[in-house]
Amino acid sequence: MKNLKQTINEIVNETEIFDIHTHLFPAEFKKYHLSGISEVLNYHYLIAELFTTTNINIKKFYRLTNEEKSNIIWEELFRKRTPISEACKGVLTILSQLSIDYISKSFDEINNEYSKLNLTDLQIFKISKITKVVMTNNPFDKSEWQLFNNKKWDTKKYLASLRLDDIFTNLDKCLDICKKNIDHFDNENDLIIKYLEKVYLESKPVYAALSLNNLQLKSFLKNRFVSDIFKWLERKNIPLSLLLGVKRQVNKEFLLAGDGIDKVDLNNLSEICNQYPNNKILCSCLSLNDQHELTVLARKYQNLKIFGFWWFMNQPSLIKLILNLRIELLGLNFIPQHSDARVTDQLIYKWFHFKVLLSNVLYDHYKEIQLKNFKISENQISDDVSKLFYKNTQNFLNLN
Ligand code: FIX
Ligand code: ZN
Repeated sequence: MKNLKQTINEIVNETEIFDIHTHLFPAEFKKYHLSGISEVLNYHYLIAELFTTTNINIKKFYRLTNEEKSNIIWEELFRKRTPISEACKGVLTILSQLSIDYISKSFDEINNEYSKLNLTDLQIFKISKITKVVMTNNPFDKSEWQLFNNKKWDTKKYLASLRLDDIFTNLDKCLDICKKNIDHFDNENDLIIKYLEKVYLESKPVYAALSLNNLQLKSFLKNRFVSDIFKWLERKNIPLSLLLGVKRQVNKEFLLAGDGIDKVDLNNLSEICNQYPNNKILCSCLSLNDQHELTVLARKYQNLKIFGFWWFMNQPSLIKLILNLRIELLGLNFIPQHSDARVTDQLIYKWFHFKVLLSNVLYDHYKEIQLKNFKISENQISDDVSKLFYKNTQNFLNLN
């Protein structure tokens, strides 16, 4: 092998990626598909930063058009101040990767240049080496579910997942929707499962997902639908993905930018794995406090797989720390990252930033085993990176 560092960098940059959790929609579904620099600047991570950095009037800001909002974000965070936060650096990465010279330019100038590129999502997938992304699909959102009316998009690239949060936060609405779609049922449990079966057939999801705060996690196993949902998931052979530790609407005025972190008791996750050993559980925790315990739990259960650095965890300093910890405790038996992208263009920065961190962390580990006389080959590195970026996900989702 020529040079270990260079070899790892090349392999990490060339390996195909299976992005296990995004909020993306195919370009053919125009109403929900987001792309372009204006959408990139309107990301709720940047909106939260704008609100807390300036004294801007929040209600007035939300009444503006998207372009007006992105103009303000560009002026305030990128021109009047140094764009040094992770979310700001993400925008700079996208612009520099696309060779757009943004120095001393206004939002309009950048927007013009960016639009001229006419980037398609397939081009973006190619730049980032992404083969598949999993969408977040809410079967209790009638308008969003129209995606599945005609599948004129590439269903091999955009895979579905069933987001079930509404059953736990807005049951009455869910039951109403189920009743409108299902004619014959014995009781409410039967109704929910029949509806899940219907939306399963329409969307062919690769997993079902739930985000929970601590209280919801604590009462999860006592919920009257949970046992039937687990039985159904087992029959379908798809995992349940648990996104743990979000406290929704800590600041309601901020809307989508107003969610925060909750402290969760992971004993409840352990109990879920014990009670449902035949169900596969994917899990990502939002708080740094939970990462050590979560990683240890992933050594205790064959049915539990950690994935990604979710949202507030997706900071380089934390990723370095926890990625090392995961490798130390789990070897390569985890899914290291997901993008959580809402705008297709964000795939560029989310994965670019992660690849740099992963390459450095892997280098340190390979160097260490080399010093113990282990002969690491290029093929073995390719195999390892392919597990991390693709195969661990593919296997856990039973997509072989
Ligand atoms: O619940 C989720 O899937 C979260 O990722 C989102 O709700 C959140 O708004 C987000 O975009 C985080 O990156
Ligand atoms: Zn998400």
